[in-house]
Parts: sequence; C-alpha cells; structure tokens
Amino acid sequence: MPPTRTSGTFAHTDTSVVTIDRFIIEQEERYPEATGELSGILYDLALAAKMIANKVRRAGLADILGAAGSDNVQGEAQQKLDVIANEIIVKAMDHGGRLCAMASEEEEEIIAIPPQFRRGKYVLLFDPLDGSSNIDVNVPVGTIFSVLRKVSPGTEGTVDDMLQPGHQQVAAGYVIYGSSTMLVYTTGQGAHGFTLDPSIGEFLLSHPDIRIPPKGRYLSVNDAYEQHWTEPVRALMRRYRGLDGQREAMNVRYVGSLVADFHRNLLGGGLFAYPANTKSPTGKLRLLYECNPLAFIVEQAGGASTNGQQRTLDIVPTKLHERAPYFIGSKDDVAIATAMLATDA
Ligand code: AHM
Ligand code: MG
Repeated sequence: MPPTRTSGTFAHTDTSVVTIDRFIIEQEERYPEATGELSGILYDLALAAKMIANKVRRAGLADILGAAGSDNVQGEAQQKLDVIANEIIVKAMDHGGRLCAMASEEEEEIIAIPPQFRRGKYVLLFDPLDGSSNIDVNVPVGTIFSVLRKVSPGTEGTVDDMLQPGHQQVAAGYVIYGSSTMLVYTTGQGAHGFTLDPSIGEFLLSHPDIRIPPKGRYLSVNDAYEQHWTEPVRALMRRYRGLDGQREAMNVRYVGSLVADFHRNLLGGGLFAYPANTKSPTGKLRLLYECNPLAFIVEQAGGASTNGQQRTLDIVPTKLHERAPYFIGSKDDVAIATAMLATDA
C-alpha cells in the first residue's frame, strides 16, 4: 500500500488503491489546459508494458512451446523478444491520434504513423527491450521511453522533432521486467513507480515520489573496459572504490542491464557509469531513448546525470541513434564525476 501523503502531489490514504490510470487522470486534472493526449499516451504505454511483461515472463518456455519447429503453439514464427516488444509498442501506439511519429532502437529510420490514423502533437522514442542479451539467463530487462512535443511544421513527425535536448521531454519512463514488473514515469511532477499486480492485471501505485539518496551505496560500471579508459576516468573509478582515500568505498553491482542497474541505484542510491573509452569514444548508450529518459527521472528524484562535461539533458543531439558517455545517479557522486572529468573531453 502507498504511504499516506498529505502534502506534495498526493492526498491518498493508506487504504486507497491507486491504479496508474487513476493517478494519470488525477495528475492531468491539475492542468486545466491539458487535452488528455499525453495521458492517452501513458495509458497506451502501460498497456504495451503489460503485453511485453506477459511475453517476457514466458521467455524461457519459447523453445519448449515451439519445439515442433520454428513455430510456436499459435503457429507464429519464433521471433526474438526485442523484435516482438518493438512490434507491441508500435501497434499499441500508432492509432491513438496522439503521436505523429516514433523512433525505436530497433529501427534505423523514424516510424511513420500509418496513413489511415490521425496525427497528434507528440513523438515517442523508445528502447523496446533494453538488455535483451540477458533474457537467455533470466536477468531483468526493461523498456525505456521518452515523449517530446512536435516542433517541426506540418502534420507529419520528422527527425527534427526527435533531435531535441532532453530537457524538452514532456514525459519519460521505464518498465523493469524483474521479480515483479514495475513502471516508473515522470511528467515533470516527480518520479512515481507502479507495480503490476498480476492477479488483476493493473499497475498500482507502490513508489510515490521517489527520492534518490544524495550519496550512493552502489557503483555500476563494466570494469572490463578499464584498459581503454582515459586516465581521468580511471582516477574517478578509484575514487568511487575508496582507493584514493577521498571517499568511502562503494559496493560494485553490475547487472549489465541498464534499467535493472539504474532502478537499484535510484531506490538505494548509487551511480551507474558507461564512460567513453578509446575504443568507443562516445560510450555505448543511446542519448535519445536510453540516457535522456532516465536522466529526466533521476533529476525528478533529486539525482543528476552528466556526460562528464555537460548535463545529459542539455546535450543537443545531432543524430537519432547518437551515443553519449553516461554518469547517472546520486547527486553528490555525479558531482564528483563532473569535477574530475571537466577537462577530459
Ligand atoms: P542494448 O540496448 O543492445 O541492450 O545495450 C544496452 C545495454 C545496457 O542495458 C547495459 O547497461 C549495457 O548495454 C551493457 O553493456 P556492456 O556489456 O558493454 O557492459
Ligand atoms: Mg538498449
């Protein structure tokens, strides 16, 4: 049950069960000028999340159920789950009349809205199933999304609508398919988490107004790249590990699934890092549908995010699938990265 909130954005009692639909509508009611379009996008995303959760939960059974050949029991060809997740989101989002285009990690070009459907004033960018290489070993995976307002003229969405700095996001969120399925989102009024109750098929408010501790317990980084890091990045990681005597040592936790690493650090305090290295000078993670949405959420929760030299949300993108070095999490620990990497461009 959500705790009683008498101030801030909530006024629910201990006994009230707040579904995500109710929460979204209550937030919308605070804006008399709201048209309901953004709320509609969030409802549809929550539905897509439930459909993906359903597929992910049965992932280990795919081979068994499809053992007769490459088809599963419904006679459908077996597909990789990230392709399935991509299709689920596109199909759930393309006909509502609220979007004018989408972009996905799975698709090189932007995704147009089919001609028979109305165009709306928003664009949606998403990573349908982040960390999908972990599926085979039953490690949590996630969906990440970002919503921006259309800025180009005309009714069709364009790449220009996508290439906006992250501080222009109107909504962002992620879904983690873990021991339970959770959806966390923000529209700029705090970051709020909902847990899927599988018995009734509803996301229920479980983590209202998430706050990330200012100082982190956990460090999440892939050490295998140490040999390719710059000297300032190496010094930074030594600092987080307590090896230079300037900070007590953090515990290292690295799932290799961004949403899972981020989620743990958001709730418990910590820092996730995917630095640039000499082999990948821009890092690995994609700015528009991985870095920016989580950066919006972490800032709403009182944390921070940087590429080392610049706040993540201020980076002006030039390419749809552009990558950025990434240091995200507890405010004090991101401040250390900013101080130590200021000249590491
Ligand atoms: P993906 O979008 O292809 O799944 O890659 C992103 C994933 C993140 O979830 C994770 O943080 C990172 O790649 C792990 O990369 P590495 O194996 O280099 O540490
Ligand atoms: Mg990804």
